[in-house]
Amino acid sequence: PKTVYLKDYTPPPFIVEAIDLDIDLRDDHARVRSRLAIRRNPNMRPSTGPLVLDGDELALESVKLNGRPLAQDEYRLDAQRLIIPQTPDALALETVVRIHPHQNTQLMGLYASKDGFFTQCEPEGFRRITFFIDRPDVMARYTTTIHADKARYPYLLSNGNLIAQGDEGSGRHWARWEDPFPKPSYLFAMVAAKLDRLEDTFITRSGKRARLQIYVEPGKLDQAGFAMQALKKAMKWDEDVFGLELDLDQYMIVAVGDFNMGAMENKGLNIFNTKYVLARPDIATDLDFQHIDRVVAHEYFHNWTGNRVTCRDWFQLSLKEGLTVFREQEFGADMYSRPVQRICEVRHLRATQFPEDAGPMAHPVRPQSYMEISNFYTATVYEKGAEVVRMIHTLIGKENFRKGMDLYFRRHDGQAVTCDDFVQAMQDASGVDLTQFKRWYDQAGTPVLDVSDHYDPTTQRYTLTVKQSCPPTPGQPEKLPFHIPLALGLLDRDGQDIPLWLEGDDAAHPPAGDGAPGSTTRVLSVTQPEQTFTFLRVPAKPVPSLLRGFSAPVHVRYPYSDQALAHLMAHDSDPFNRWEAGQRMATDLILKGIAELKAGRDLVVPESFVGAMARLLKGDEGYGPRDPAFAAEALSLPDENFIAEQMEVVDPDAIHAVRTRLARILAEHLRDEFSHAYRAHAVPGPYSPDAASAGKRALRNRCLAYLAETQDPQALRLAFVQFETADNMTDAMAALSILTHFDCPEREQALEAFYARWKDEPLVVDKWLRVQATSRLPDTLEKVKRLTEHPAFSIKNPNKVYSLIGAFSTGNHVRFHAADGAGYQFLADQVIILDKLNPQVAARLARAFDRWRKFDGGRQAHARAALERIRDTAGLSKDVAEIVTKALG
Ligand code: B3K
Ligand code: ZN
Repeated sequence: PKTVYLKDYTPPPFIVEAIDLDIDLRDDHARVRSRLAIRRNPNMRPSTGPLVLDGDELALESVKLNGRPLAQDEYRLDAQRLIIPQTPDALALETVVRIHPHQNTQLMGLYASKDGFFTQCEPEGFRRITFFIDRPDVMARYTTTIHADKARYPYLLSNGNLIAQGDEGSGRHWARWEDPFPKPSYLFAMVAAKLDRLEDTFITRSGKRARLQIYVEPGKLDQAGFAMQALKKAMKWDEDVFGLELDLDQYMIVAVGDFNMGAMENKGLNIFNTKYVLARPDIATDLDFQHIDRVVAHEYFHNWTGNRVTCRDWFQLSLKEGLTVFREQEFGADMYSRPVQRICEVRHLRATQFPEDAGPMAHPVRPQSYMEISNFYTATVYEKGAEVVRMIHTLIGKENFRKGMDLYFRRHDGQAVTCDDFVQAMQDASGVDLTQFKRWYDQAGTPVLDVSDHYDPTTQRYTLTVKQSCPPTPGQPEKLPFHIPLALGLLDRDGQDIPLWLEGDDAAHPPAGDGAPGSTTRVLSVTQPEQTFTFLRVPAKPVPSLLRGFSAPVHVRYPYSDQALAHLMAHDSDPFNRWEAGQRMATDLILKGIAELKAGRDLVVPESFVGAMARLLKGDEGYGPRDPAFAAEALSLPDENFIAEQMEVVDPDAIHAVRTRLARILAEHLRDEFSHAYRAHAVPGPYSPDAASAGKRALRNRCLAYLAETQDPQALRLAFVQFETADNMTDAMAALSILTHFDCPEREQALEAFYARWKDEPLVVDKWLRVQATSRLPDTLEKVKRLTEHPAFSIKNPNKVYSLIGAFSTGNHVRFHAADGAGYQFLADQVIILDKLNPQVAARLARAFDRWRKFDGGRQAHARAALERIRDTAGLSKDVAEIVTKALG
């Protein structure tokens, strides 16, 4: 496949001012007529080049220029383009094409699903609907007319406002929509379907009444209410926090079960995976509810960060995604517990983005090249992109950040811009120089901070030396130093924060961002390869609390003693770092245990660790905030994936054995405490997904999981009873996720009962597949293979694929990385099958091979063979080709 480079960007030679689309939906095809008002880009004059339109799988029926049909020799057509060599400077171009939505298994462009027709255009799907200049810096006004059978497709929807509709005989009807805002083609959407509709209204702060509508599969209105509340919360929040109001009279969300990713922010007509809309206490877990809140908010926030101001080109994807994830995170922090949200975000970043940054697909937040842009909807662009925005927020401070946002919209509303434009607005609004900071957009890899310290009791000076480095990544052997905001505090012997006075503090010119002189958390600007910071008036040697709140996406190395970690765990005023200290302790313990195991010795668990866990459970003073949600997180051991990343050569069996052993030792030592906490955190009354109740359930279910680790039949019985008696999916699923790991009669009984009860709820069936795919039992792969034949599974449905195959390959470290290579072979088989149907999803699955070089020679040989087999498959998509060639490269 051909590589596209950022450095080759040139503005479009032609622009489309308006598009009038007419889409006629028939039983086995659709006919799409489009009229484009085109003119040469005035900024590109003089220009004489041909007019080139993108098109993919379109059967061209006719093409007219200014009303005159073009003869065969007046245009050229290839598999991806329609080229018209001779055109006036302004023209009307009309094309008629035929497409086949029922055969569209890629789910890009216009496709058929159970209840009707849906679209997905980002990033390059619009060209699968009609010929167009399909790039985000071409922004046009859209008018869309849809024709379809009235009984089968009663709702005909598109972006903007409904301006006319009617019947047209033979049981058919039509509707015409007009979007008042010019938009890039990737934000186009249409739906023709039989659905149920939930309606509500929202009065914006300037007094405008907006109609809100959520469309779901017939019969599922009772599952749409939570998403509607989420939408209203998000609308209010964006007004309060960023002063941003809805700019439309009508805002629609449509849920569809066949969808490649989570959701899509099409202007005024969001299309969502059912997973992020439908919820009811008996079928959705606390986490599902939380995800709905966040995804609904995310797509809504895109209306300003993405739609009103969009991306110049796809290399700038993080301009909208990083910023919108950041906004979504802040919304989450305001709606739920801020520290717990932060912990989950960092856990997720480390589980997905850090390995990406250390593997063959490593790329900067603004990539410099791609073969297939769909492969770059990554953790780096999204999550690291959000961290980069967060660092700007930290460096310039909250007020300046808001000013920067205001300036960004003042300057760029209605434009397609770059990440540089965003940073420039932040710099101009704050007066903080962000020149060096911008390297975060262009250099890949996770920087490492090596920190050492020295305390001099005679002068009461405490000196920190910080060295930064960044490992090489593909195409980037050397890195320049980053501008890293390092938030930190110093704890005294009693666990109290020490006021921080830095040598060189200038009281007259305090830093713009967080942390003024004398405060107990300061943000150090690390900009050099090596730098020292001296703190004054430090009465005794402190324990440093480094990278508070995870102020930068970096690794911090500092030689903490167990004692120091226990001190931070008990006293740090920064809850994130209290959690972090526990995770560090557990990771060290497991890594040491792995070395011991290899030497034939059992794991030794120090009393300090068990004691800290016990105090967390009891919610002892100092171990606060007495927040059960926090305790649940702090009691969770680091994932096997995370531990693997900390090893030179990964030994998945040893990781699994030692981590499981540690859980068992803890469970045996603290059996009474876990039992007690399990009983103490029962949540009375009817289910509610609110943060406090969810936190109690999380802690309680964590306790249940530990109790099961004792393998005491009574504990497994307890899990089974919880499964059977739960009145909500959170508790039922927690119990099932425990039972799945143990070869006991309760396991089979529960799985069977669960399927029998829920086989008609696709989203619950997804949970059933996932819980089996992630079982630690040795025959899991065999079971997963059998499940691919089960009527509950369909390789054509992305949710099913992610729940079974995706969950096995990314969520079952020990079984996927089996020494005999069977897991790798299975994944290769599935990627090859799926690539013929849905290359985007196939490529995503193939990413599970990313880290294959970190394993031993035997596993590497199996992984290489699997990757080569995929690579050598005839007719491979460029999506999968890019992933496997980079993995092998
Ligand atoms: N912008 C979409 C992602 C589209 C991905 C297409 N492969 C969802 C989101 O980030 O909000
Ligand atoms: Zn997004």
